[in-house]
Amino acid sequence: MGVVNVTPDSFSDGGAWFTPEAATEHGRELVAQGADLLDVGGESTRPGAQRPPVAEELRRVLPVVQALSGLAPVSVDTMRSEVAAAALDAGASLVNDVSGGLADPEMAALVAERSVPFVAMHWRGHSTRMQSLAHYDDVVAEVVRELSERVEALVTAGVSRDAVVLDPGFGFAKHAEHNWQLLRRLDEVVALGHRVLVGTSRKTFLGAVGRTRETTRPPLERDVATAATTVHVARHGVWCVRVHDVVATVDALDVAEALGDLTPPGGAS
Ligand code: PMM
Repeated sequence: MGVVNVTPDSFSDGGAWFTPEAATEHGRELVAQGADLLDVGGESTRPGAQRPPVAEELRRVLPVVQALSGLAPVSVDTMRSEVAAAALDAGASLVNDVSGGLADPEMAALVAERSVPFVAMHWRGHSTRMQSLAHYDDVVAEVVRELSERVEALVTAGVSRDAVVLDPGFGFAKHAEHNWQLLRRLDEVVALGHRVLVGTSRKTFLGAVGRTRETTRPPLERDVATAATTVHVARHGVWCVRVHDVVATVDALDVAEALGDLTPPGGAS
């Protein structure tokens, strides 16, 4: 899944593709590089980010979804049912909600009604306060429990169990060590029996990788570390990785595949 952020303020590429034309061109490029799916989002979720008004989020994502959905399957990265509905009408085929349906009580009913796949990410609160919620005794056990509760709530609201894709939510109410624990024990998330999506791409915890460095690497220098995590998660049966650098991802996965290291796509479902 290639990331198309139509935002002025995303942590890794904010502003780079903010016009519909630039975002659409970027999406085209990601498909040419091998992306199977494009994730179009109009709200930055970096720690501390303020939410855009609904009308502004719609204005950002709709033309891009429309332009790209003829080219590849498109998911809309939104926590708002109104935006999800309009994006589905414009050609999107999947909803990616970093709040797993918690931010908008109407989201589950919409996904149920439209019968589309739904990425439910582990989430504890909006970006303005999420890092203050990063308290765990056992992060993996708690993420697994909270994701399971989400699945049950979604199913109760009418969403098909098979439609739910789970995401442990790297960097969302997580400190670096929580992210590493989740990577080490990813099998416990995969064991829930759902398709799993992972989004480690360029996240802050990967900025500390590199033993000779004393300072954190900036986001654009985290793609090699991201590719290393991609190989790891693919070997553990993950269905999809959400990445900024598709070229590095495809190369890394090709190597893993040539080595016979990967479970078949969708192996967890
Ligand atoms: N991360 C970001 C945005 N959307 N969606 C899912 N499912 N999983 C993630 O980890 C995730 C996401 C934040 O990253 P960005 O600012 O690069 O888009």
